[in-house]
Amino acid sequence: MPEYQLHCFAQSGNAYRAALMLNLIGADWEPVWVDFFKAGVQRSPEFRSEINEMGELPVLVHGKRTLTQSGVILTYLANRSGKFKPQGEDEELESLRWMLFDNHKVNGYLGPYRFLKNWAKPAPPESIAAFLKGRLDNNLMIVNKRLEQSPFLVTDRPTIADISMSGYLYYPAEEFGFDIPKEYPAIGAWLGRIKALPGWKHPYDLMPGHPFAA
Ligand SMILES: N[C@@H](CCC(=O)N[C@@H](CS)C(=O)NCC(=O)O)C(=O)O
Repeated sequence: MPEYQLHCFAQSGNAYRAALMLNLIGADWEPVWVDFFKAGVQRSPEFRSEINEMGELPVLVHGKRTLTQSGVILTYLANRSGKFKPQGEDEELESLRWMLFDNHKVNGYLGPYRFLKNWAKPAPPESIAAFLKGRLDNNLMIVNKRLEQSPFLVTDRPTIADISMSGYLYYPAEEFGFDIPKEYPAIGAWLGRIKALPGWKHPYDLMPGHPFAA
């Protein structure tokens, strides 16, 4: 059995952060597909009592240890592998700062925005999407500005903050209805730099469940 198991599904940018990290560090890992859309496995009492009380993916299993929250998983893998690890207190704090901003304000809005647009039944009122888009415009602009000043979020080399921030950003533009790499050129160039790292794969090639059969 591979060293790591990652509970995930192809459409999840939150899970992609962990899957991408595992691949970039050359870990011996396997995905465990979770039927998120149809069965809503993550909402079952069994999942919550045995796998993750928070009812969320990704979940990383490493021997007897089970980890959830992509930021925790990224930190764990960086500590174990020594790769993409912020160096010293200043970088650690800066990396944490961007990961919190990402989880809360960037991918934290992109995920629900894309979900509502593509899969929510019944479709939500337009005002909800408009609210999320307004927040996204502001927050993506902040990330773009940061990346105009620095090749990666924290320093001149990639860290787990970059892997975290890339969560939903490689999914096709039509799933969002706007083209992030084109509208935010510094984000587009940075996505190209991450894509050039050995072991990079697109989320739909890295995790099971694509294409999604409605
Ligand atoms: N901050 C969490 C977010 C995890 C998250 O929201 N995952 C989604 C899947 S993409 C989920 O499991 N949602 C379950 C639900 O809302 O019922 C992380 O980064 O791991």
